[in-house]
Amino acid sequence: MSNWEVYLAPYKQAVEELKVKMKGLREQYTMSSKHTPIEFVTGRVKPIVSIIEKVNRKQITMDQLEEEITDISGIRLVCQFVTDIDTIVEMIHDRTDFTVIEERDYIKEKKDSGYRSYHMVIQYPVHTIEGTKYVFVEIQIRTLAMNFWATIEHSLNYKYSGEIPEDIQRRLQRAAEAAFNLDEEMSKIQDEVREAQQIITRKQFENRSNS
Ligand code: 0O2
Ligand code: 0O2
Repeated sequence: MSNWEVYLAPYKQAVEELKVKMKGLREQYTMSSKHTPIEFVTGRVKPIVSIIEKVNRKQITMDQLEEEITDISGIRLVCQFVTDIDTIVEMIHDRTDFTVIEERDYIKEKKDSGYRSYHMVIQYPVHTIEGTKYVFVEIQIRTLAMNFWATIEHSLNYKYSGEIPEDIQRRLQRAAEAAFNLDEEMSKIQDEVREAQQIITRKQFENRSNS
């Protein structure tokens, strides 16, 4: 690849545009004093070294990169409750500014590592000076508890270059179950929590309007 910066530009633009759009949704929920299914939004373009590592691992050529690697652009939507994930998935399906290509439900079927998350791959149009370029974007949707676990496990995987010692792996499995149980418990009191949060948001909004 002679010029990564040029190659990755549309991927970067897709991430930036989607972050604005998703944060906009969050803002709309907040202004209407409704419970927002989106707690926060992050996004990134995969680092070049990770792209090359994935190309080698999948044994594909650079020409196949665009079609075969669907997470060069990535957006993460983190929510409070598991039911928020369904709301977000439905919202994403209803949108007309991009097309859903693929879905993987690692919540119903967790990965062997203990990883839980809902993945969607979309085809997103980026308007360039040469016309419309369609890029794949991976959207990961998960709860705060799932995100906590995945972040910790990701760091340990990095530290041990993917070969996490067995005792730590066992602890991670237990931690994944604890995160799952936390989500279950929170689901049981979600109406209470939502009501309390709505009262707080309304109060903050009133205070802002009066000042
Ligand atoms: P706000 O109002 O604080 O939510 P950029 O600076 O645009 O290139 P980005 O994606 O905005 O990059 O920043 P980043 O570092 O990826 O983080 C995205 C947003 O997620 C930031 O908010 C962080 O504050 C927020 N965030 C990260 N971790 C957590 C968390 O554990 N809980 C909560 N509630 N938010 C978190 P913003 O976008 O600056 O705005
Ligand atoms: P990063 O650093 O997050 O960008 P694969 O071929 O196995 O790499 P595939 O089929 O392209 O993966 O997609 P998959 O498995 O649906 O999703 C890959 C991404 O999901 C990973 O990106 C992680 O972000 C996340 N993920 C998947 N499994 C795990 C896991 O066991 N633990 C954690 N912490 N995250 C996971 P990358 O490529 O690892 O990179």
